[in-house]
Amino acid sequence: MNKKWTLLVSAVAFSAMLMTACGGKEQAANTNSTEAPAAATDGNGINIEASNWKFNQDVYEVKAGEEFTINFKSTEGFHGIGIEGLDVDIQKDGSKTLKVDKAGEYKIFCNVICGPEHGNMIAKLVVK
Ligand SMILES: [Cu+2]
Repeated sequence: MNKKWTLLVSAVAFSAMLMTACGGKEQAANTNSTEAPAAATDGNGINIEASNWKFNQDVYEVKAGEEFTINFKSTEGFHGIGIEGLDVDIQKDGSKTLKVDKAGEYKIFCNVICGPEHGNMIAKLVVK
């Protein structure tokens, strides 16, 4: 019950942020840079950051058959990621640990209708 309320309140707060942060205007550079960067790859993690309207890399690589963690963060605006064919669905910020046995290329896309260039928010997960 409580969790549902928290989710609802978060959703409303995020919507408000979305309207202010993703309204098409250029936002000032992120001044909140005191935060420590998310743990860099310890070999089994990838950090994906989304801003208006791109990801921080075009290609992310992981190893087939090994567990890895996706750390996702919206650094500007409100974005999310889904990965075609994989069970990944993160919005705003979050992590997901998974294992992909099948090598190949998987399309990463933004799963939040985030603004005019939403459709350009595409990257690739390469599983080797
Ligand atoms: Cu989007």
